[in-house]
Amino acid sequence: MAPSNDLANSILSGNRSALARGITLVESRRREDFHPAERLLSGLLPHCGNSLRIGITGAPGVGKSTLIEVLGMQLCEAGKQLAVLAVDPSSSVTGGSILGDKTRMDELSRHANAFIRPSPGGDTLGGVAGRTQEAVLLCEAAGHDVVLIETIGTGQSEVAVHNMVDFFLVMLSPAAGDELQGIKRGVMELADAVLVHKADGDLLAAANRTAQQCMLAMRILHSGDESPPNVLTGSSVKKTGIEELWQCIEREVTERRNSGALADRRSSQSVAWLDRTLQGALLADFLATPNAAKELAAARERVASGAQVATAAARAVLRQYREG
Ligand SMILES: Nc1nc2c(ncn2[C@@H]2O[C@H](COP(=O)(O)OP(=O)(O)OP(=O)(O)O)[C@@H](O)[C@H]2O)c(=O)[nH]1
Ligand SMILES: [Mg+2]
Repeated sequence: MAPSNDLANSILSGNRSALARGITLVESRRREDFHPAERLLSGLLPHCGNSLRIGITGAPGVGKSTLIEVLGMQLCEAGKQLAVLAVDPSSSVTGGSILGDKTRMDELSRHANAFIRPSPGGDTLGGVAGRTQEAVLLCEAAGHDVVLIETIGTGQSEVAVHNMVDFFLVMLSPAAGDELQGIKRGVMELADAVLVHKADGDLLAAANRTAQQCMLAMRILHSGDESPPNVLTGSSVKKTGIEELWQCIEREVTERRNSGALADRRSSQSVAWLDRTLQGALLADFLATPNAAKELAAARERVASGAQVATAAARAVLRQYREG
């Protein structure tokens, strides 16, 4: 039997180290791993799709990891199998926040029902996000009921994660109300719910104010919709609002599952994934075609100097690419 069959069977049987090895395989950039990774994924595909996929985003320090630890423990205690993944392309820059996450998720990482996977940091976002999507599938094949994906609040990674989850939670700090007007708009549009976090102690009043402002903002943003996404407050330290948050997520997802909206969302996510993969593959192929790359360099010069219009230059580059 091919090794990837053994690996697939071990993953299906819920073997943790097999799952970790499988994720390493699909994350690998080595050419010789591409086919085994693809075979593994294709073989497991019929066993995927059974988890609740949740993305959690928010500015650095808003408390994403702490929330995941608290919520995760509650889910595990309730008998759910939980996987935690991270999309954090900047983790190598910020000094390995994942290492911090590991320690912050101390209790959770020791729970028998939890599987925590640090992100493959220091890579381009597209690559990391693509492989996170594959990691989600492997976690599902391994029998995880809930997959939580943590990502930092950069526009790009948020869009990438939004594209692979059933529910997208945006976390705000208690002081975020002042900034709501401008910067967060793009992200707020993606939110299925907003949690104003750290609603405890001295920060409680500010958190409530921010939640009020956020509700107003969401009503304006979703003025055409029947009901705007929920805005909640909560504290992972005081363990308040966490139960309500989970109920909100379950209620929303159940509604969407019943209406067929969830299946539609997943289908269009898969198609978008195909498109992105194809774009990446085409670009890689293009860059590996020496004549095309040479023509591109020349075309850039012609366009920069004003000697040729960009559209004509692009056509010339494509012609060269097709000819190989
Ligand atoms: N007051 C208060 N502080 C909290 C709460 N949750 C987390 N914190 C604190 O906020 C800080 C950041 O928490 P993290 O969970 O690491 O935040 P994060 O969003 O995962 O941060 P990055 O992964 O670096 O982006 C820590 O010092 C926590 O102790 C909360 O509910 N209330
Ligand atoms: Mg974190």
